[in-house]
Amino acid sequence: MKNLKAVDPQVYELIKKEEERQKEVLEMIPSENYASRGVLEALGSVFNNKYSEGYPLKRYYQGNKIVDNLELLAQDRAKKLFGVPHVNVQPYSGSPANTAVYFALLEPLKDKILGLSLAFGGHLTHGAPVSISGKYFKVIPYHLSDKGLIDHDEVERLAVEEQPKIIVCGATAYPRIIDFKRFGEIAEKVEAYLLADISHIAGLVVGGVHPSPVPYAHIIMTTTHKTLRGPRGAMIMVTDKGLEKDPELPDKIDKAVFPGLQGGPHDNQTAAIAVALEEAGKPEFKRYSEQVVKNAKTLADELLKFKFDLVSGGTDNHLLLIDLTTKKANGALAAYALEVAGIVVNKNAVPNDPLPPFYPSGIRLGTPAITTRGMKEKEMIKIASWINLVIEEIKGEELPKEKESRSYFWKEFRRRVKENERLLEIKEEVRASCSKFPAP
Ligand code: DSN
Repeated sequence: MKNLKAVDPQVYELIKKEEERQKEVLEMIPSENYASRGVLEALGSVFNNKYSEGYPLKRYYQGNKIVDNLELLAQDRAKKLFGVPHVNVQPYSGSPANTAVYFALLEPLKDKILGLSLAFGGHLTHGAPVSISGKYFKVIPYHLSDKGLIDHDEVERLAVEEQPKIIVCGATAYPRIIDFKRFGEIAEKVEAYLLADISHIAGLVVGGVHPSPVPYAHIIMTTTHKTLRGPRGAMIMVTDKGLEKDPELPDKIDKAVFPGLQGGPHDNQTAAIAVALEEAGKPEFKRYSEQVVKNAKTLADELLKFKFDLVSGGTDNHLLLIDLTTKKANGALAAYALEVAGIVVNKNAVPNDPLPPFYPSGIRLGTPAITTRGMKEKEMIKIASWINLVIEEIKGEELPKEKESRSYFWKEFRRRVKENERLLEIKEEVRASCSKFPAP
């Protein structure tokens, strides 16, 4: 980065600091990962400089012969990897991708989406009232059962009663296998489109450690930067089943992405997606995704030994959702204290959470990034014990009920936590452990 250093030492410095931070901590936000240097090089390439509105061989700008080859290559790799006949690799990210699917198929303010409630682990774009999906379309939310599992009977009942045009399956905070077959049957029964949002689990699907939605869903959307380990971006795929239901689906989706929602594609992002797809097709990626799940299961087992309350009782995938209520801890306070100790997770609502989303009862954590660094079961055992020690340190700390007292409490809490010697010791232990597992 010698050019950057010369032209903008401030940004250079910030990048160096972030690089250090990412090396020294346990990155356990389950939607994050370390992209390879190859992916990052493609992302930082001269493809950034090009405009290519349109699609391969149908562009609105000249000079796109090479970009055409690149986009066709990315499409081809995705088609082969997932086993689908049509892929759009242009969505800037997951939210615009889901939005494009809705605008391709639904009439605003009239048609209905049936999606997992945000408060129960769904995504904002699965119909949350604060998102464009909830503002422009009628939304019917479904929920989890008391066991923390998707309530398929409720999904079926709501589908029959409400006749949604799209059923969305997929989640951002769901630790169990998604039963695509059951969702497919429900969608078939009410003649709805089934959209599988596999953003979180795409890498696990590719690695064969989570069932694929391809035989059951009509449309599949995935981001490319989570378990798939690519650049920030997204893809929308149409399956054979989708083509059978609606032969115009590819055209509808493509038109909704461009010119419906987006302008020029980010060709540097397309290049990096192509690289990530190539990497994901290798045998070592299969081993990686297997290890992601093994690590998450080990972490869950170890945390259960410390009597942590895991939503659904454990995990089948890459993530865990911990309800800290029984530990007399708050998710926001716990996430802050864990970060001080070098363990980066995110605060998260748990099903039926009585607390507001900014100070929820739980934390969400996962293994994709630390597995990329080569950590295995042995390290998970240690991580579980560190997490337990951190939570023990902040047990009983309660956020004031009155909003006015919160900012003073936070300031004091942060000061105390930053000076907590036990947490600072753990931070050093984490740093020492991380140094043995180089980040890419
Ligand atoms: N924000 C992402 C996540 O963390 O799961 C979803 O978009």
